[in-house]
Amino acid sequence: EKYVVAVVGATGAVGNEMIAVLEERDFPVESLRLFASERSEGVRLSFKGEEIPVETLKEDSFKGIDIALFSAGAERSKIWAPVAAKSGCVVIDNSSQWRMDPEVPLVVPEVNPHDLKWHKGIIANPNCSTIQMVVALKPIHDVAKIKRVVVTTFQAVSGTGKKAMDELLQQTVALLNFKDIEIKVYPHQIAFNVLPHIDKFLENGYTKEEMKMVNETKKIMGDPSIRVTATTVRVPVFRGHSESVNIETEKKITAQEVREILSKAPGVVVIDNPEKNEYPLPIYASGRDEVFVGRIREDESIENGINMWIVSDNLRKGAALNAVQIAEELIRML
Ligand code: A2P
Ligand code: 11C
Repeated sequence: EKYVVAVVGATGAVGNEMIAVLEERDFPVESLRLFASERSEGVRLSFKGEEIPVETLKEDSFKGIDIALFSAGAERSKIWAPVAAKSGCVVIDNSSQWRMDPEVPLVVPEVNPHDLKWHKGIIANPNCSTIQMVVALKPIHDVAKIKRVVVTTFQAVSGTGKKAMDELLQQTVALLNFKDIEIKVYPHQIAFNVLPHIDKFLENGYTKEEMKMVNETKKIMGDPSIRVTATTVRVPVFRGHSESVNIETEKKITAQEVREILSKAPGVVVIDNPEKNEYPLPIYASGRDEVFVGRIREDESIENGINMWIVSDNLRKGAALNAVQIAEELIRML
């Protein structure tokens, strides 16, 4: 069986990747419809050798569409996801709009595929930094029960979108040529800098990105008792989020046991040979599908603690690939 699939936000950083992932994985696409803003009118994007025109969204756009992958921002998802769901289409939404809605499953196929069963037309794709973390944490949680997580992230500019990738490139080129830079996307220069600030600040002093990691982790793992605290940081990297993760477990688990568990875990690759300077790096994770884990070691400051370094391509497993994997899981369940 084949499906009519739509990508909303097709011209964006994640939308582009969604089209590529659908093609690469040979998703059973009957026909592909592409949507973006009026700015993209006249644009054509290629899929399996075919040039597909980009359309603007209308009330009846979703008629006849089976699955819509949304990545056009939370505002657009707020308005259009219910419209799409109402016309009988299943929405897989990459924005933060619906993630914490109790009526909407928040799914990482390696972790909680069972939650797809209770969807009511909208399924949420988690935040990129949360996805790669839970893929590595779930197999450890199953064995040793994680009590607490302390995470610091090093996030690529592609998480913000295309404009931010352009800004990093332009600032870097300008600075290397002793020219003035333009600061538009972030509150400060991002080239040759590190910003402890992702998304907006909330009343508790944390950023929205940090609280996404706290709340989404509990929902995906199906365990509200896991305590999580996060510091999210933007770094001048184009693609691939890195994370320093410290966990405290109920049961003692050794670094070697963690290596063995993660070596067998779906979607995870362990790269942990410090003697050969081998550990996960965003430049090598870029364009890859897996979550890479290394620097696995026991936290000697507590009884049952593990430190590790988790890297993955934020546009792939962190966004487009996870969304397509959800679609694959859905059609398997039909
Ligand atoms: P457009 O390219 O026409 O602006 P990114 O996250 O990389 O910035 O991409 C955002 C995506 O969301 C783009 O594809 C963008 O299209 C799309 N988008 C923005 N506003 C709208 C809208 N009002 N309707 C549909 N798509 C939109
Ligand atoms: C970033 N994690 O790297 C963000 C991007 O909630 O979907 C994704 C924001 C979201 O900036």
